Amino acid sequence: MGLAAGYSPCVKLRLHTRYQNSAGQRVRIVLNLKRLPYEYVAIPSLSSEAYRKLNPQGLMPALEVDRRVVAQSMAIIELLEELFPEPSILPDDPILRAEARSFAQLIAADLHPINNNRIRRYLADVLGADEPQVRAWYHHWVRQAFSSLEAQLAQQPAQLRYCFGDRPGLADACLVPQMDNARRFDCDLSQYPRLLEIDTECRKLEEFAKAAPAMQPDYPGAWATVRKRLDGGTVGQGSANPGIITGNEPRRPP
Ligand SMILES: N[C@@H](CCC(=O)N[C@@H](CS)C(=O)NCC(=O)O)C(=O)O
Repeated sequence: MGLAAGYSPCVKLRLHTRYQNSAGQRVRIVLNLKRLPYEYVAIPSLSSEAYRKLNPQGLMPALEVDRRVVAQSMAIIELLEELFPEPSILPDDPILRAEARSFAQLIAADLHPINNNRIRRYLADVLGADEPQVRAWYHHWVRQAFSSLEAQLAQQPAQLRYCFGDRPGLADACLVPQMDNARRFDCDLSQYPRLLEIDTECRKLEEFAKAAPAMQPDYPGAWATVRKRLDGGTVGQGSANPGIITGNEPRRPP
């Protein structure tokens, strides 16, 4: 698959995101899996007027592709797959591909939208829910979603290293940030052994490790220490800033 007419073959990618932006983390993982260099543009404030001009919905992430802006993580990921089909983030088999998309959509379309920050803020600030109630809301929807995801994986005929294959892909890129979020909210994950196994496998990979919140340039903690522990690979080499990946030359889409 080639690049759509009118685009330069050396596409410049700028990702507008924030360290804790889990939808953005999905995109960062996919960019890393595809070995695509990109510029990390940290959004300092959600109410930033400048960002709203770029993405009127005001949610993160947004990807600038040769100065045009695409919002919505799943649309961005689809675009990356179309522009840079190799290595693919989808399984070869069409049914498995659909299953991987279905797994990813359960997270991106059903779970994440009802548990994210603006929903929790609305529950607390407008509807008057207290902290335990907001937490109960969060845990309830994680339980519902994660038990379905666990069951979906249990239906696979063979146990694979990652969600839908022996190489990580779309489903894994959606799962890992959601596991991070669930841990941040103290969800009990012990009932999801497959999700935990896959999460552990993914975290061993540099592509996932470098997309993690603590590795981003706007992370308020001492990311340099974390980076030191994980560094030594190829993604991001040459950059003092783990969010700005400069190690790979811009790739020409085939
Ligand atoms: N469906 C959107 C969701 C984007 C989204 O909700 N992003 C969150 C951060 S993960 C955000 O910008 N939240 C702002 C807020 O909650 O106020 C996508 O997949 O890109």
